[in-house]
Amino acid sequence: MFVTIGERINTSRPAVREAVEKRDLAYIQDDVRRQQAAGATYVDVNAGARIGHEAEDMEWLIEVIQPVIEIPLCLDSPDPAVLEMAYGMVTQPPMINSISLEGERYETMLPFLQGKDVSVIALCMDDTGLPIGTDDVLARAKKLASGLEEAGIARERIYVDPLIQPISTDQTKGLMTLEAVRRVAQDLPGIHFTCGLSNISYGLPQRKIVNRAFLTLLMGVGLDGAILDPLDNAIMAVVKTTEMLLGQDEYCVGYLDGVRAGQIVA
Ligand code: THG
Repeated sequence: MFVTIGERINTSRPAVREAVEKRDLAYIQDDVRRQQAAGATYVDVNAGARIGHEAEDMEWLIEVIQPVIEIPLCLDSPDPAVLEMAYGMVTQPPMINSISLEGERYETMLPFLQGKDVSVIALCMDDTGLPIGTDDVLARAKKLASGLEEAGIARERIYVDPLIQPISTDQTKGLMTLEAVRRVAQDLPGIHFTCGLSNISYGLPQRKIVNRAFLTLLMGVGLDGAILDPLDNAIMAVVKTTEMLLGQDEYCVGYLDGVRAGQIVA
């Protein structure tokens, strides 16, 4: 089943930033209830945008979100200390977003994750920066997977993020990621994926069209998850429809249910 990580609770979004500043719990709780109702598998929580306030904002967000939804959280921070604090607050196994091959982050995160009951996003980033080609993504995914598996994280709980880069800056970035996902899926059977889908359309107009088309292509080569806005009906319809077309929806039940619920409309 496709894993949808709802991206909306992110203080880089002006409305969320304002709600967090005002400690407006009703706004946040209403938003996450809607993400859950729309079919999100996890709710991503990212409190990184108010510099100097990340730990306290994260703590407050988890406190107000957790009691009103049944789905687990995806704890989103580059700071291992924030992730550790957040992990200490959750009442069901979270997704940890994320570990990467960046020196200090890797060295701190790996022992922290050791033997824990968590799913983990493995970001294909290292100290040299973003991957520049398909071989880079593959090599980094393999290194991360072997390190995590040695630390006791089962392959089925690892979500490789190939780091989608804007097509507007380099027309080869779409193909690079498609080829990388295909090869990671082939070389690491059983592994999962996630991605910041909207990165592909950065700098272009009508971004949602670009995001939807790319998601279909990515699912065709094995991508089975994404960080996206579950309240965007059209992208959720693309997920369900593409699952059906790829033979992952027996008797088209998921698709038909989506239509009946009014979630899939042309
Ligand atoms: N990989 C991983 N984690 C991630 C990212 C990733 N976490 C953060 C980010 N990237 C994914 N989350 C968001 C959250 C909000 C928005 C985009 C990505 C967002 N985007 C609007 C847009 O794209 O136009 C801007 C504001 C809006 O419309 O609300 O909001 O890559 N592992």
